[in-house]
Amino acid sequence: METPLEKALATLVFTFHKYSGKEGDKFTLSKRELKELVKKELALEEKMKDGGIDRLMGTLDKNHDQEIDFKEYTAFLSALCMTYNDFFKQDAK
Ligand SMILES: [Ca+2]
Ligand SMILES: [Ca+2]
Repeated sequence: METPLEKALATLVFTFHKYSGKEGDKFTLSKRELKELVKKELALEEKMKDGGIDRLMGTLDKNHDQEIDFKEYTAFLSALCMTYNDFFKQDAK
């Protein structure tokens, strides 16, 4: 049986591929694919101002190939995890 953490990991991987396969390279996220993922899976887009996705893309795209590969995606997720953890610590105070 899958533990909650295993299930969460599978979701992280599945979610990447759900969007990365839509156009161009099947194993990387284009800006459009990233935008859709952020919008549908994270509901972050409303909080982002104009050009937010460009800035996010610029931050995540470490090798500057205009695509987000899986490694860059995991860096994004770990940054999100840190943010959640910070919220958690704030709540605990
Ligand atoms: Ca793609
Ligand atoms: Ca890249």
